[in-house]
Amino acid sequence: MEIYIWKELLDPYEQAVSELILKFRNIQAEFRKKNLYSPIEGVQGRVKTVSSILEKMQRKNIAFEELESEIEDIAGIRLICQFVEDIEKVAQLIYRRTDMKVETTKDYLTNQKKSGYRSFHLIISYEVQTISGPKTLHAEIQIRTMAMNFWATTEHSLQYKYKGDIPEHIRAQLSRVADAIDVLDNEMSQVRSEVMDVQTASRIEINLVKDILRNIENLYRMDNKREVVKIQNEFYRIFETHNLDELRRFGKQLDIMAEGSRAQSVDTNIQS
Ligand code: 0O2
Repeated sequence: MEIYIWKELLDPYEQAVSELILKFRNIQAEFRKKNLYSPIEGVQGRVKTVSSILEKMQRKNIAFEELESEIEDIAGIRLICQFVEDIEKVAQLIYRRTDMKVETTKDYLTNQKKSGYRSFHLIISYEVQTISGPKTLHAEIQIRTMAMNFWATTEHSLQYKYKGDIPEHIRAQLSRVADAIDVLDNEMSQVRSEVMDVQTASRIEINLVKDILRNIENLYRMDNKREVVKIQNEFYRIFETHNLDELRRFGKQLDIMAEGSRAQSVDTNIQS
């Protein structure tokens, strides 16, 4: 048997994880730029450690030649949602993409594991471009709420501590916590639309303030500086009131002023 070069095997998976993290963070950013609520709250990723791969190979009797086809979670992405309802929305976003193909789904939401584990898994095939050409590999995407993630992370640590053999009384405790988490997620769903509204309003304010300050800076470069300082002070006054409608009106007026100032500057440039 030849020596197994783990780095060569794992490098494309490292690349896939980096690319996928970036792509999911971009989805999150796109929602936020458009002042929309993002169903993705957090993105994490990891490449399975060699010891974890070896352990799985031994446990499932997988030969080295079958490693890449049989172990589908060498590349792993975890998408954290605020609410249970978001999980389906995130899954739909993935189904619609053309750069990742969903091969299998594992629904541990409807079919909660005996341990109490809840999550929604998608096994995708994903193509990375390497200097030796394209390579299609598997990646596992786990989609779960923050509360489910809290449970899974804690239980995973205990699995590690007890080497997979958690004492019965701790198992029973974990099972009770899993039930409580289910109740918590359902309770949270009741306030989902309210939370979404608040978060959307806050995002609108963040983007509005960014635009207003950009306009003020541009005006300051081009216009009567004393006037622009007055405008800035007016902005601070409105900002303190946290009145979104007033902030919107102010933003619109400033847009018109900035537009006028730009047109004037173009005119001046043409004439000179
Ligand atoms: P790690 O450290 O995340 O890589 P299996 O035979 O269960 O090991 P299988 O059949 O490939 O794995 O798929 P399954 O059961 O869907 O598990 C895939 C991953 O889901 C696991 O990877 C865990 O990350 C997570 N998972 C599944 N069941 C549980 C559970 O009961 N508790 C926790 N905390 N996580 C779970 P790995 O390889 O086990 O671990």
